[in-house]
Amino acid sequence: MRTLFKGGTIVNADATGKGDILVDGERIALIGENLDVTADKVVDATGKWVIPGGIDPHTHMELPFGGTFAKDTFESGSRAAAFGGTTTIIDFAVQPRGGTFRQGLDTWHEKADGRTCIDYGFHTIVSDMRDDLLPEMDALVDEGVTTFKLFTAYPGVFLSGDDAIFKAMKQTARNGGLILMHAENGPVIDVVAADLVAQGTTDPIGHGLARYSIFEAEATNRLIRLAQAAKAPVYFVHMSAKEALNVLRAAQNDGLPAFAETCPQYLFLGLDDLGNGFNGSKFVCSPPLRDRAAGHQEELWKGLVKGNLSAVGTDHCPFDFHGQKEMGRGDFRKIPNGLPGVEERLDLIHHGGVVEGRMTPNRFVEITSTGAARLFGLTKKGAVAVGYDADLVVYDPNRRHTLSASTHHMDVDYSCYEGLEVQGGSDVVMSRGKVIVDNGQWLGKPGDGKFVKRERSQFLR
Ligand code: DUC
Ligand code: ZN
Ligand code: ZN
Repeated sequence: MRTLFKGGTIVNADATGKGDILVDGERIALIGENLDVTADKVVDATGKWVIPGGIDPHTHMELPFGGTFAKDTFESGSRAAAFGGTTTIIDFAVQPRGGTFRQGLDTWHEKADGRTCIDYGFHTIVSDMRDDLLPEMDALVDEGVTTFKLFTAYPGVFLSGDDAIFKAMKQTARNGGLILMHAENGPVIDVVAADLVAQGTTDPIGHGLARYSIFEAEATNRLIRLAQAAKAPVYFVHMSAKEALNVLRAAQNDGLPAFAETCPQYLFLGLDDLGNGFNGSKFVCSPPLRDRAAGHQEELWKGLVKGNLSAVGTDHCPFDFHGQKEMGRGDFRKIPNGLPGVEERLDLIHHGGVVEGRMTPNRFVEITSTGAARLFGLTKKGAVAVGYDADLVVYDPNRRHTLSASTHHMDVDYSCYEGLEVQGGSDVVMSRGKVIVDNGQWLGKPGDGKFVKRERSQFLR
């Protein structure tokens, strides 16, 4: 099967140019001006951009959490991702406590294989970092699961001690893997949360009030120093606080290999969304949404523009308002943590980044695709280039549309951005040579997506 994309403006992280793209099978075969070639299918991209398919390095499909499961399956969540222009996700396979990393990986393969509509990789969530598992980390890195997420939050569930984190970092310094950190001081947050509940604050706003931004900064600083001592790189997931970003900037200025992502919710939503009684439970995630007046959002945008933040992930972890978020009525500590967002990432970042004049189209492509590809060893993705996977999006930078639960494809009963009008939309989405979204029409199927064995990070070679 040969497909010709004609007349588009090709936008890569490093260059923009007009040209046609010939896709042969699963790969990009030829790029040039006015290509005179035969094809089975022609996609007219006149007046549109052709960009590399989005890469979301942070999703949680079917995550067991807070006594329930994240609602999107690999099938529904990956389909929604595709409608939003994302053609690769990296999801988190959870090590069962007391078990091995491989057990977590096997469980995630059972959930995802044959069901996912776009390509996918896995990070490992380390629930229980034991010495006997250190050699298993080496094996996983060799098998394409090169990244391990540890937590300084969620005591009794995911929290690791500094000693265990340090050992894991030392192991990746040796084996070329990368430690991802959820940086918040969980035990101290629990103290503040208990005080708030004792004083009668049980509504969702308590979730935001308990998790101070300086607790994120404290953990970020501690982890940067641990990584420095271990001579290992470190990547912070879902950075939300300007104080944490300042710690990161200082480390980067010192030449340390410290990286981070942020998420759309920290750029668009705020602590005020957690108010409004129990309705605020729709916005409960960790780290929490931050006080808009304190200026976190503009600092995070600056971090994205200047390169301190390398990627935008969603932390997509959807729970229905009815039946799931409601588990925390009367005690915000029992609200399942997580927001839906895998579908809206590109359009939100395009709108806030490019349309509002903060960044170039190239930087938009870099933080939604190329950056994650390079950091996470997706060596055939993240660029419109000959020999690369034909993961392509015909993106209309002028189309305006309104985000709403009544039109989104995520399997969750609300939208965090209900009624927000954004500019920019994915018209045609191709995943490894197959058009799976054609102007709103779904042409994909479960199992179209393949597990991607990732290489070691290209930034760390
Ligand atoms: N944060 C969330 O909001 N949900 C899942 C896990 C996490 O760290
Ligand atoms: Zn996390
Ligand atoms: Zn997460």
